[in-house]
Amino acid sequence: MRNNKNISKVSIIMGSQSDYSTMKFCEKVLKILKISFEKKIISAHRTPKRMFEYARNAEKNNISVIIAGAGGSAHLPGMVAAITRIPVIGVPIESKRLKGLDSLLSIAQMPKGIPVGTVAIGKDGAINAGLFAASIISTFDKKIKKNLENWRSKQTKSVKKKPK
Ligand code: RP5
Repeated sequence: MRNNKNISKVSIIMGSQSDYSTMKFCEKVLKILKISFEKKIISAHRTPKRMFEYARNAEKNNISVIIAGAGGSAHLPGMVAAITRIPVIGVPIESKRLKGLDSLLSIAQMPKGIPVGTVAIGKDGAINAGLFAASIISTFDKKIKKNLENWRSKQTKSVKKKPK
């Protein structure tokens, strides 16, 4: 894990402990790609002050990309994006009653002016959020570019030509 102060990092935040069973897949990807990261529980409605302080200091804390997991009315990614200019990728968490459709629409349907990148609901989205963050970082970090290229090349090689 690269942890030098001058090296940019990804910040994984989530609205609740209950989101971690999904967000841990994002963490796994970042570990494989050797991207430095932090993880925090920050709720837009339960800990609004914590959210504001976090977003206000994100740039100063050398964060390059924020990945925010949230479920239900899922306003965390949009609120954080409104406070910082750092790119925010929202992961819609699968909710109990609406299977994450509520989370997906809340995150994807940001009105113009404050964008939030949105990925798929649940585990696939968490994995892609990690890969998406890596893509962003690869535009200015050669080591991460190499790691991501290697990862993608391995993925391609792992696809068999014929089904068994
Ligand atoms: C949201 O409410 C969280 O992101 C979570 O997905 C959802 C439910 O939270 P818990 O009631 O499980 O803490 O804020």
